[in-house]
Amino acid sequence: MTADLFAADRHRIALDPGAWLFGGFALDRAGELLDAIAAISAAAPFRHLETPGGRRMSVAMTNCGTAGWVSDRGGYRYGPRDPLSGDPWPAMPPQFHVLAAEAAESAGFPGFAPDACLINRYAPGSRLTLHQDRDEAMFEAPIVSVSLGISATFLWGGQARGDRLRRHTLHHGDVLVWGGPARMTFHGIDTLAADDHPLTGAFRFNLTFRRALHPAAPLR
Ligand code: MD3
Ligand code: FE
Repeated sequence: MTADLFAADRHRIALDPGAWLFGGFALDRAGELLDAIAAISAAAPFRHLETPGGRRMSVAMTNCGTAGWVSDRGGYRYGPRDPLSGDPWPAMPPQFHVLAAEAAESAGFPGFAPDACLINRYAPGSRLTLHQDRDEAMFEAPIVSVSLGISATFLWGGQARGDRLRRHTLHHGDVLVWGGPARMTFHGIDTLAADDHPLTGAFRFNLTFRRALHPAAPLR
């Protein structure tokens, strides 16, 4: 497998230039992260967003941070408030900041200060089709993702949609960092198979930390 050609060790695998997998990086903090997700989703519930084309996303989502990612008939964007309640998104917990900055620094991106955390919840049958994350205002910043709960097959290609796809199983506690030349990589999650995890039951959760807003152009 291509990824193994670049393996530095069991816990740190270079998937591509600028793209790192840190196996088990968040394992010791997983319980606290899941408690924080429960608190966030009590205030801003998981919901199935509608795509601009009118399809219901199979992944349920919520956000914390200054900005949250939303999709509806009007398009994809970051906004300061939960459209369901009209309230600001829940604050990003300090341990989220710490984890994201530590992982980014380990991948060679010091000073990462995410202002948005999209929280995805996958049930068996959920999938995320191949896409780029391009709604952020600062592509200089990396994206950090944390996998929790049941395992999933992560798909990633190249900088063009038609590039060859590779796959890797993401486990509970795994952290990925995508920055620099890997920032615009096409990626997705294959249809989730049914499984059971002691901490999350039938679900998989994924946190993605982003720098959504440019400091000079705050949200209104
Ligand atoms: C590569 N989430 O929320 S995480 C997403 O597991 C998203 O829920 C997936 O794709 C999930 O947008 C994949 C891995 C990931 C996240 C962001 C990336 C890989 C990325 C951004 C650029 C390149
Ligand atoms: Fe993505």
